[in-house]
Amino acid sequence: MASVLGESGAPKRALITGITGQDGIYLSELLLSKGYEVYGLLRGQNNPKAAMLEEVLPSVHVIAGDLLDMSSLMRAMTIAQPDEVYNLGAVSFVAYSWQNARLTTDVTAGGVLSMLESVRLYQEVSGKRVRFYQASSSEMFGKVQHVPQTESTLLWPRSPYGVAKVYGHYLTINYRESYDMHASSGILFNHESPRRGVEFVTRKVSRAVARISLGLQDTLTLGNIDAERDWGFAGDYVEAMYLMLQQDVADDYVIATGETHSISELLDVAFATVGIDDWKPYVQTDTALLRPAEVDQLIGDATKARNAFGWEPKVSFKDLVEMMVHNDLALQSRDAGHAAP
Ligand code: NAP
Ligand code: G4F
Repeated sequence: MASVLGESGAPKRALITGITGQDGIYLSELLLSKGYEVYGLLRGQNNPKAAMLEEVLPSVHVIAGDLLDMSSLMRAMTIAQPDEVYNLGAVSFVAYSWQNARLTTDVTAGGVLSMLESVRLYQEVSGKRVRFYQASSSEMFGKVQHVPQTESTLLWPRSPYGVAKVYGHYLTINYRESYDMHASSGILFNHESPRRGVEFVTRKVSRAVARISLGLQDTLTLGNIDAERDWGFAGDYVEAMYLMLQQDVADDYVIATGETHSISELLDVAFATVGIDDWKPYVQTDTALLRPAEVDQLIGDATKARNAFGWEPKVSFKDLVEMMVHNDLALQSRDAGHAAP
């Protein structure tokens, strides 16, 4: 069992970038429940998510900073004095990464360099050893070269986002090998939750299904509904991030369920949750939502993580989709001013 005490004998301290995102919130809750002191990087002079953070995670220490500004990251390291750093901050929406390729590269790739350098310099000055987690992605596999994908599958990214993640992934390995840093990469497959941003397909579907069932919306417009993803629950996946940093030796791990489902199957389960068996009358497709290059199918093999630290997903695909639809039914009913069905 990992100790919650750091080198000094005081409670461990964690610094999280991307604290306002889906994973940042779940990870903060997990670490706080274990007795950590959690510090979170918040960007912008008037970030609209600051109020949500204060409400959901009042005990998190917020530090102003941006992955585009290395001086702010060095400042954050000095304030947080962390035992563990989780680099979750990124431009993370794949479709957006073609429209904003430079920004995606600067934040999602360049931000990893700035964060790793900040950790390295902080270690040199403080003499403290810091463990680093990099949020790598199954998008790196892109045009998949092997099924299922493992830690040794050749990377073939298909978007500016995927390419940026490959840079961050290899740089993390490089810092581990060059500077003997305890730097690990989690190659996480898609993970979802009621906290997922509405731009991602699972939440777009769960929200629309709730609204259609409540009579608040008529149709749902999607892009490629044949694409297949290995979808798990975000709450399970942040456990894996934590466990990776508790290992004596840093390494890279695939985190996945080992099952893949199409968007059509997602629609089957989501609409069935509200008693609609045939979703075709409600769903249309628009070629404007197709991507310049698609990742057709992802399916991961998490055997290495299971063998190393016993990680396994707990929430099934069906339970995950039902959880998201029920949550959106409650939110939409509340906003529309009537009781949830
Ligand atoms: P998310 O909900 O989109 O959150 C992204 C976070 O990054 C937000 O807190 C955002 O802050 C922050 N951010 C964006 N630009 C920043 C900048 N310039 N400086 C500092 N922070 C910045 O993403 P997520 O789903 O939680 O994913 C967490 C990480 O895992 C990301 O790196 C993502 O690429 C990676 N990942 C996710 C999945 C998945 O399926 N969810 C799978 C594999 C890898 P604001 O709120 O201020 O915008
Ligand atoms: O939900 P998505 O936008 O997620 P995507 O592209 O797989 O990326 C997510 O998972 C990655 C891990 O593999 C993360 F690294 C990344 O940060 C992000 O969290 O799209 C899933 C699939 C795609 O094939 C897309 O073309 O759904 C298809 N899709 C079909 N119609 C749609 C839509 N996606 C979105 N967002 N919106 C649609 O209307």
